[in-house]
Amino acid sequence: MKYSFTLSKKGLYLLFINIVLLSCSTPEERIVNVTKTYTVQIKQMQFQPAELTVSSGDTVVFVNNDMFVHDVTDEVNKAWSSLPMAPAAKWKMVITEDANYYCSIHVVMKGKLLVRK
Ligand SMILES: [Cu+2]
Repeated sequence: MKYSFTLSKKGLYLLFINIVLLSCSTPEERIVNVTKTYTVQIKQMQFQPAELTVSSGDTVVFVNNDMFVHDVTDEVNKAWSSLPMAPAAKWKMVITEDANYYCSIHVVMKGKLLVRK
């Protein structure tokens, strides 16, 4: 069977458009959906950094580097909590919206997560 491959003018045009579009996207645009992981240290009775801005879908890992048990709890609605974290324990969550959080064991310990708009 004979097979012949021809490109019509329209086909050539679409091919050209595709090449132009592909060459226009920068590396930054191609990795826009890659999520990041951030760390919040818990030490000296503080969350560090106390305020952190992330993109929706990013992960924040809380690491208890203090000598006391702490937790990470949603301050406004108590919608989520890490439960008590012993020294050296880690807990992580995926962030999709702003959150004010605190340690329910030591209520003066507060932190804030902000999602980039
Ligand atoms: Cu605490």
